[in-house]
Amino acid sequence: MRKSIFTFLILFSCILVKGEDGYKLWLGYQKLNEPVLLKQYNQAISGIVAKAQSATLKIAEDELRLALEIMLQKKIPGLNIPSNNAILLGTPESSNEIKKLLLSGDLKLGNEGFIIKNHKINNINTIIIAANKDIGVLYGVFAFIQLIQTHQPISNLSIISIPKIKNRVLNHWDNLNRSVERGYAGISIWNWHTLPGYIDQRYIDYARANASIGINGTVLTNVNANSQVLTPAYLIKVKALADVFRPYGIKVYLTAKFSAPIEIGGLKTADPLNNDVIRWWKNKCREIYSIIPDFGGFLVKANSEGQPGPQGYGKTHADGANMFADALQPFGGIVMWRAFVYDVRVQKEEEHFTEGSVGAHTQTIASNDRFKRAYNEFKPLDGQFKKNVLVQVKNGPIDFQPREPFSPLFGAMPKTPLMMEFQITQEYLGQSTTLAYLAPMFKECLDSDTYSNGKGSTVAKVIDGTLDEHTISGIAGVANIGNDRNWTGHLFGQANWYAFGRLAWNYDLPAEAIADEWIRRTFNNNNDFINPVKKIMLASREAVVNYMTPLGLNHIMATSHHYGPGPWVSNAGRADWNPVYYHKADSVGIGFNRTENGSNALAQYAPEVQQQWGNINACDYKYLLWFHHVPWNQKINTGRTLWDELCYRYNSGVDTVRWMQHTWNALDKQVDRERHQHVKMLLGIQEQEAIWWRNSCLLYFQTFSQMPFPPGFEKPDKDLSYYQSLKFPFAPGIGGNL
Ligand code: GCV
Repeated sequence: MRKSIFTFLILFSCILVKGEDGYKLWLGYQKLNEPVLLKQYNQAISGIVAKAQSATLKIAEDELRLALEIMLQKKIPGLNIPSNNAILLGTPESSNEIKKLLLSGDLKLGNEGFIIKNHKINNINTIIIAANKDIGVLYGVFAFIQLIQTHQPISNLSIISIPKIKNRVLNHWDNLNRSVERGYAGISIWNWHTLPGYIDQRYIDYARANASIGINGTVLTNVNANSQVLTPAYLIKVKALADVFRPYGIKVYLTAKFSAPIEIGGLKTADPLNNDVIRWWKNKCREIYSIIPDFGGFLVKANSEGQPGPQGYGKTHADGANMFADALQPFGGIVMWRAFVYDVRVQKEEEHFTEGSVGAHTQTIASNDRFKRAYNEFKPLDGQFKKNVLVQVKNGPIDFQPREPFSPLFGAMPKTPLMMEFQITQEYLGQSTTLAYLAPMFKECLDSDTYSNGKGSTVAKVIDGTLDEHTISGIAGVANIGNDRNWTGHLFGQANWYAFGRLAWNYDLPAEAIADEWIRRTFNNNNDFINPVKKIMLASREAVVNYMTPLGLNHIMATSHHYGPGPWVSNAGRADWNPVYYHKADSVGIGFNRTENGSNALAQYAPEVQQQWGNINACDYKYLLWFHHVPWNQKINTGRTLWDELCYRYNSGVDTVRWMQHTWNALDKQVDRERHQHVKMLLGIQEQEAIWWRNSCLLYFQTFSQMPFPPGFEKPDKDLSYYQSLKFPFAPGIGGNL
């Protein structure tokens, strides 16, 4: 007896101290505490009718039951025929009622869309969650669960939802040794060593989380690929993951190292026009599809940062991509060919580049500005890619900076489907000690007008294929997922994974609405909590821009690991790996002149865009130093001199972080202690990092401006040499091809 009381006490105290550790993401269903709402939902939902014949429909039914039973605190019976207030799930194949409903309208749901509707069947009230295909039903179920999680009415439903983009893919930069390049949430979730025998519950939870936000593909391996993943020993491991993900509608993709025919195939060349090489890849694809019949295809990084590629054989990106395209085409696979290129091979020419001074080959691709590289290499190839190739373009011209103008390639290659590449992991945005909600950044790019086909030719319309009538479309997000208990290191990193999925499905969703639903699903529906947290999220990315890279500064992070400031770095291996290359501070001013009398990168944009950013006096201050070298004492359109504005922005970034801290700290009663403490401690680190950024950058830039800090400015407590002496040799997230 005493023993059992003791056990009970231990268990009870465990329950008391155990908070939420973030593992459940936005799917930690909670009992509904509002009596009125509970009553309404209970009246409206009596049971589920689902003739689940497939694994996907079974998952849909189970998920719905799980969610409803927890939230509504009652048993949800399975019903054979629709009775009053039943939820009817299925496809035309699984249900005649659904067949009739879907045939009755011109719904165009496609393979993934769904409808959720209050519908009378023989005078009986039902809620129908229907789709043409099973996966659409699963998406519909998650959307319905979201309605209840966010306390929406369900009495007058008529929701039709169809994804705007076809391939919605996570890119894992995960290495075979489980390190993650630019990963800040532990090691890789793929345990290659124990696969295929051991199926970690995380694989299933990963698939479930992705399906809940509509992600339908995953590239398992780093773009700085190791070709071993294409060997039979690894392909059976890949198959094990593909089998787990399939019922959740997720296809598996791999990165293909261009030199694989040499490394694992015993050939002497990887020339894309060589018959042996062509045959090797065709056989490799046949082998992969015999193991994984719905394999998605390849993601390729070629001729970039030392990776091999077709240019090594005097061939073009199109030659390389098309070789893969031909090998994948019979099986329905696609090639995602990256446009993030700056080949080390042409480094020498670039460093000594003046227009017209180099040979015919490098003439087309080398440039005096890294900004221009992707465009220079890819624009001339427009129209040369096979039908199953997508060219995957980073959102901006350089490399995932806290703020970049949209890449000039968007809108410049109408004959080629361009795929967006966003970075969800925060390589350049403070990594996992920083709260930065990225939906506003993703939206800023998607909503940008390229003017390629007149006003309204937004980047979103370029990538969804509507502008240029492409039949395939895609969007990729470099994942921020690792094996940390809460998946993303920083709890608010989950919001970025979530926002990527939601925007990939529907880029019209406002960043604020996505934050709202994420907070409700992850924490609670209490407005006193939601409103301040939403304000924190919506201010967070701009705060990072301000205390790291205001006014259009970029790439001034310390080199290699990119953790912390390093605007003074000038000794990296290539000119364009150095922050000094990007900010160009001197005694006159700061910023990169990309106008006609500078590198003229602006000429890569449509005339309307050139006009928008080309005039130093009219250019939005957010992009000013991206395009202009501005004198320190020049009055800019915010009304201050450039130097004062720089000081003001850096300072306001720090102030915003302090405000975020205070706001969060005051919410300790509204959220469990574990998650509150987690965020509180990280915000403490973020404040220190923001001060570090502000002080070190301003002290450094002051050596050029020679101007005083404005009155009232919080004086740096250390000198520049202290900041320059800081080293972080073991900062996380480095390493490729492992
Ligand atoms: C995977 C940047 C990153 C690299 C990354 C590369 C890329 O340069 O720092 O870690 O490599 O982009 O996107 O290929």
